[in-house]
Amino acid sequence: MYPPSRKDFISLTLSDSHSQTYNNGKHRRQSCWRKWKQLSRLQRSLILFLLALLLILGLLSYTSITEQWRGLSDREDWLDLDDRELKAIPPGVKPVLGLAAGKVPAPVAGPHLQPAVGPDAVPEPKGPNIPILAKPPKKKTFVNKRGPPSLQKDGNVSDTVGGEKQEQEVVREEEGEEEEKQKKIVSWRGAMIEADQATEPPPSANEKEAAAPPATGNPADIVPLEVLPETRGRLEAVCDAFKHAWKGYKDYAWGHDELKPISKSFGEWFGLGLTLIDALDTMWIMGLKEEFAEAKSWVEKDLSFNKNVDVNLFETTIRILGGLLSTYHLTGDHLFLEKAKDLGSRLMPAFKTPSKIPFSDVNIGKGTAHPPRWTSDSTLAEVTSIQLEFRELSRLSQDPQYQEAANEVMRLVHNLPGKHDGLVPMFINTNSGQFTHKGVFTLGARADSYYEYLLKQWIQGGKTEDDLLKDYLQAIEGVKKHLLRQTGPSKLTFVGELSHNRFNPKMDHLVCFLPGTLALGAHNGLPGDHMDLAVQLMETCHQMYKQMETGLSPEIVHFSLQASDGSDVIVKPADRHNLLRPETVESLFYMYRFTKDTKYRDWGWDMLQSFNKYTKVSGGGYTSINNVRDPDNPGPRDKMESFFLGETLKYLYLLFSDDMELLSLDKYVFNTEAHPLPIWPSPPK
Ligand code: DMJ
Repeated sequence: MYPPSRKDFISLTLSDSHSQTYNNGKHRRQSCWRKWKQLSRLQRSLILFLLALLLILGLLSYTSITEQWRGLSDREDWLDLDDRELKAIPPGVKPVLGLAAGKVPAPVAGPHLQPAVGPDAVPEPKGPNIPILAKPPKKKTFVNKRGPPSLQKDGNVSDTVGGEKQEQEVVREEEGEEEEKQKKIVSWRGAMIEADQATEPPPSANEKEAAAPPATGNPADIVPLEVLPETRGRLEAVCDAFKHAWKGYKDYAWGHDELKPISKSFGEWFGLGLTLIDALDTMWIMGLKEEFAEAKSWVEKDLSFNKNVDVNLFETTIRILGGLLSTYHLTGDHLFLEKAKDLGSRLMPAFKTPSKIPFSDVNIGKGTAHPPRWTSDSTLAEVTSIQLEFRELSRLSQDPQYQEAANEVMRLVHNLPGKHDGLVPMFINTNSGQFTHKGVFTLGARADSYYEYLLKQWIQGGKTEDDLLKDYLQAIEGVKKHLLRQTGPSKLTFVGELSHNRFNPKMDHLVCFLPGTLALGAHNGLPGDHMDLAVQLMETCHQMYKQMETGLSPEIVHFSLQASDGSDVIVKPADRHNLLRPETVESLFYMYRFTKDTKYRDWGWDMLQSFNKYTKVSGGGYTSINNVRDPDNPGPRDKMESFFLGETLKYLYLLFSDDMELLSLDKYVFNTEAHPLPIWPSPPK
């Protein structure tokens, strides 16, 4: 096993009590004191004088900035808008009553069917299944942008003093410009803005705070009304983590697919700047203006899809196409849409198969596609988890080919024999279009996002596509019937696997997407017991972290079924790694949004502490680790997956944000890589 190089982990002292200081902290404090005592009286006085001066200057600038915010908060358009949005928020979950097995409930109508109003989003659907947008106006575009909560309190954002100063200067410089623009840019509270300003960076935290309506003190309120110090601290901690990850990527892997933080180099998968594109919308959401601008400039100047390279259809779709589409929606910048269109058209050869089930790999330069070398099968989750993106691309480009190809896959799978009470095998053949390797059923690798996308496509399409809902409901019944068990010791509910009628109490960390998806379904009117199950599974996923010595979940766990077993969780040596995966924090985000139970935030906070303690690498970046059971030797793997920036940190940020309208789950549906796409408006009746 590769021992961790101690010096590769940074010494960061977090102010929270959960955080652990590193051994050298005490020494550093002692040596500072020693140095101070060695100074002459004159030197000490000079330093104290300078510190006092800085304090006074800080107070003065604080007062002036506060005045500025107060001015903003008085603006009627911000407050009016908040009022409007608050009124539009739907009431709570409406369970579907009297749902007979296999019977599709009528879609629950309600104000939450209102569409997300993304750029160009004045859609004119041509039919329930293929809504195509009206052609967007060339020059003026209206955008619905939202912004981050407070992140820039008086220079307490950056890691370095230099960084703080820079940020304060940016705030000051922008004050003038902002005054000019304020009349138009109210979009961070959800209003329309002009297209030319669509890529304006997010507003400062201060503007956001000023716009927030007064607090009611009711924790169940949908829009919390002020940023509490604890929230602010947690949001800052996530932003700091992102900046640290980004620094590593920028310094050692810029424009490449993945950072190798230990060797301070990079890894290439498709050669398409995977991490950079996956992280675009996260930066936008976090309000990281400079980072976003640099990345955008790379996309503009250096990103080319005209490359003789084989890419995986699924990974490229969820990470790159999804990332470009969501960034287009958040920013309104057509650069991202044009790139998405270019990529989408280059992925289409994958669908030229005898069965119309796409190949796994496409050469985006040559326009050829092929299955993996060893088989003509495709993975089921892969071919059924590209639909949100392809459908959205058709809607935006008014070119139905993407949606038709993706929908055809769903139609084929819907009608295919070989399912087991809605559960699907893991492979499908590109020649015959039939399931292969039948008899093995899992909610983990190779099948997971099939279930996720059934529900999410149904939501995306305005809850009109009944076959999707029917398949989803049936699958959840199948999960309950065949895969659900409780552990012996603590009665934790978990989802195991079925292999030729034999139950295996094995659960991938990947399955932890399920509590979030179940909760999303319940929020959209599906049966209330889905939410009960979500609560139970969320607890189990939390325990998969909590019961490990590092506080980080392994990739796979086996659960104990016997009450006499000492522990609920067994981890085999080969499964002890952690890849910085997002599924548990993803579900925590959904659970918090729908229940407002703060324990979900606390669990997420603990996870962030553990990521910082065991996976953070000095000099920049976070690394996957080999062994979550060995805090003394977690074994860095020297790889930062793009989804750590695209998903894990984004979901943590959204989990800690008090702004429930920041990417409202009644307006956006997140693809399986955490890229938000708008829910389509209902077709006119
Ligand atoms: C991501 O690429 C996606 O979330 C996918 O659905 C599953 N695997 C990774 C994250 O674990």
